[in-house]
Amino acid sequence: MNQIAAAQIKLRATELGMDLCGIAPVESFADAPQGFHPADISKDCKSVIVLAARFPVSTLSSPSPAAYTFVRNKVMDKVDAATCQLAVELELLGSNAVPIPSSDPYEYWDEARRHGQGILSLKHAAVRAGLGQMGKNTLLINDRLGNMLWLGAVLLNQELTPDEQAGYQACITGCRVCLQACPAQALDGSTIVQKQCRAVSYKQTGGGGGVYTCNLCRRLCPRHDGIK
Ligand code: B12
Ligand code: SF4
Ligand code: SF4
Repeated sequence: MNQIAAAQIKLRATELGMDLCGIAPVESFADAPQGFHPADISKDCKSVIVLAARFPVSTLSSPSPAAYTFVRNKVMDKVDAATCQLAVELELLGSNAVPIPSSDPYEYWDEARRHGQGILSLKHAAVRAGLGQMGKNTLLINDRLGNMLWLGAVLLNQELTPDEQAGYQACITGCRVCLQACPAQALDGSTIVQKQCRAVSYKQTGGGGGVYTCNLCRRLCPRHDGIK
């Protein structure tokens, strides 16, 4: 197998339209729950490459959920295309590279609690790859780009130079804006009751599509566009 440099991967991520790319060593997932560890997805995984692309922040100012939903769907496709393409290219260099779906599909689903779990939690992966820290809204906050990010990842069977985890604090000391604003009272500062969030944050429209009807914990966060 050819030796691939972290810098080469980061350059390629930029070419693929990504705004951030960080690398986490698989050892940093030692505290991941059983069944949701990178090695449960790719047994020889040595590095987790985490990519992120920004959402246009302007969509938050629109009273219509359609613009935000449109952007969410397009940025999701862009990140998924980038992780798949990166995996193809890493494979051509002789590696085993497994892209992680950035949203659907996932396998774990508890109908009673309406609680799903990605095959790998991308916000936990992003923290370990140095892309930021999680706020009380449970979202990843990056110092430059805030929480307006869509995340993706590729699991690689090769050691790469890892990034240091971010040293900054995600939340403003004493801030509870997201907890107080959540119309579903789904947030407690460290976890989310998915059933309550799901009940208000997504609806099918009569026309057949779907719209994301709530993003207040993201929109109202004073750090949604970065740590000023
Ligand atoms: C299911 C899901 C949801 C659920 C649950 C959200 C959540 N906070 O977990 C619902 C439907 C509520 C949801 C809503 C939204 N989502 Co969502 N969602 C996902 C998805 C597909 C899986 C997340 C997941 O697995 N959660 C369950 C786990 C983490 O929590 P848990 O079961 O309670 O597990 C506990 C333990 O098991 C442990 N754990 C689990 N894994 C690991 C791993 C390690 C290493 C460790 C230490 C611990 C650990 O930690 C948990 C807390 O104790 C991810 C994509 C992905 N694959 O990550 C996107 C994702 C989290 N969503 C995202 C977004 C943008 C949203 C919305 C803003 C959409 C909107 N309405 O506009 C809202 C925000 C609501 C909120 N405040 O979280 C983004 C977040 C980006 C960011 N900046 O952080 C993601 C990462 C999608 C992406 N690819 O970018 N989402
Ligand atoms: S998206 Fe809305 S309902 Fe869901 S946690 Fe955030 S504020 Fe609450
Ligand atoms: S609104 Fe305040 S408490 Fe919530 S994530 Fe943002 S800074 Fe943290």
